[in-house]
Amino acid sequence: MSTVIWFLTGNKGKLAEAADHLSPLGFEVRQLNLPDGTIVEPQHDSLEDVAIAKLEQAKQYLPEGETHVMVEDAGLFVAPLDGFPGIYSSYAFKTIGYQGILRLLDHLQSEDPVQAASLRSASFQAVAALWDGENIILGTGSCPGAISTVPSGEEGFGFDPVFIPLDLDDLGQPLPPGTYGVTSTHGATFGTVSMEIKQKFSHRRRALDRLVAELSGDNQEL
Ligand code: ITT
Repeated sequence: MSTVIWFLTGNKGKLAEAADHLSPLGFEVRQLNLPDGTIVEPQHDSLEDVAIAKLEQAKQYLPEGETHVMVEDAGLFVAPLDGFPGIYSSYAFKTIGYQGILRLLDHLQSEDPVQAASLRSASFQAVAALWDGENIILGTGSCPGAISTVPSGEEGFGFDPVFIPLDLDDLGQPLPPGTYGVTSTHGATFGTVSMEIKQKFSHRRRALDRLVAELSGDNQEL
């Protein structure tokens, strides 16, 4: 029998990715969708602290008889913008959008793709936090890459149309910019690839894998 995890999120893209990854691992992910304003968006300066503060509130809204509730907080950290939008990614997405991020990086261009990738380096970070009825369990994950010069694709959500992940080696680890790896989007953004491909690189998938490893007491490096 699978374990039901109530995922507090209003973001259908995040929900779909978490369900896609966790269901073969024996978890049934259900959306805990609360009316706007129910959860106070905490002001903290790390994704981890925000996730824990949201989880503490979410616990109160678990349906009767249920035990597992999860939040997952993610952000896009753009190196030449000193990590902006980072913990403000949700607000930045709703206000300036990915077009705003492209405008902020407009002066950083190069014909050479390797140099462009270094100039426009960025990473997605995610923290998944789960209450299992007794303890808080955390999993973190990152996905290094770069911001494209133009948006492309309609897959995924959020900043996916402007994010190009670094290639991965045969162990799934990211390689330096310009290095070709066995797992590659060939310089294309997450907006152009299927969910199945995005999961190979994804910060969210890594965070969820670590969370599941913690849950099952298996702390091997993922
Ligand atoms: P909830 O807090 O309701 O879960 P949210 O959309 O606010 O949903 P986050 O705070 O985790 O989610 O995400 C911050 C922003 O970063 C938001 O605009 C997301 O769309 C975007 N984002 C998060 N993960 C992403 C991903 O895998 N690909 C593209 N954009 C992503």
